[in-house]
Amino acid sequence: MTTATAPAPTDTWPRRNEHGLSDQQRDECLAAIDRDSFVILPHLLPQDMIDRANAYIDECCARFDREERDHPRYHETNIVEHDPVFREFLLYLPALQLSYDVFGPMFHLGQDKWTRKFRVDEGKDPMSLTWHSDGPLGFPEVNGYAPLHTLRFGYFMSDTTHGDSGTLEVIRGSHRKRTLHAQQSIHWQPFSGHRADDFKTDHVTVQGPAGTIVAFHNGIWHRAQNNRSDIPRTIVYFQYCPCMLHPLHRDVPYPGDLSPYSAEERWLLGEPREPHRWVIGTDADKQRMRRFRRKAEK
Ligand SMILES: O=C(O)CCC(=O)C(=O)O
Repeated sequence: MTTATAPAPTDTWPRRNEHGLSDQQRDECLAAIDRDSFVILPHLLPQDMIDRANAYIDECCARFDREERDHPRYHETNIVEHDPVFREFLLYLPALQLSYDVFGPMFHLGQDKWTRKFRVDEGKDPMSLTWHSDGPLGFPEVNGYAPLHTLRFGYFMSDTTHGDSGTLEVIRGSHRKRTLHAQQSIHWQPFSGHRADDFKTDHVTVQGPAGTIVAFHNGIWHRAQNNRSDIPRTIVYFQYCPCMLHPLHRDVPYPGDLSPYSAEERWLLGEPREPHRWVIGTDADKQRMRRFRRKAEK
């Protein structure tokens, strides 16, 4: 087993959330995802975003504590609306640049959630995640492996450089291996179980300080085990996917009032529109994410 560690922070952030990737960094990230199924981004998240997200999560956990004592793991989905800091995650520039690179202009938010795991000494955390991939459920493999249909960003809100933190573990390059939980041919068949050696090679424990950002392909085999350390392990996930795919937890079209949100946010949150505009899109639709295209295209 190896570990992948985050680079030392090299960047200053002139404007919150506006420090993007260069075209060369975008190429390097895409090449790493294509080769390894994941990449650790060259930037760390700004400290003030980490602090504000953790302050919100602290407050939630304190409230949940009163309701469900001794629960080792807490989480919330659909968090963009819960605190202004999560709107900054939604529009985090490097994530949207890479999503544009992968999907073009017609993508939206597929998942937004945070999870915090506390120490578990005995027994098993019932929500501990065993090896799985994020699909594609019900899609055939293409040329023997899973096509990329979601790009997921994991923002480390706590340090995971120590052992037993319950951090993310992955199988490097597994999007090019037999797809987990997806059909193997045009004839759908139920998943028939793992091979004994599926998880023995290319096993990487993703470690890093708070602020580390990992991006990964839906086809990656991954898991997160119990936290056996005293440092609560907290992660925020934002995932993006083509507009024609339904988000994991959210209602789309958006059922509420989108007027407080910008044009970009409304698009990512699933602004109501005619059915064909979820799949094909008009010229005006394709402008919504244009800010995230490469310099060379501008
Ligand atoms: O906690 C983690 O980092 C892993 C989460 C995960 O595997 C999932 O949400 O599918």
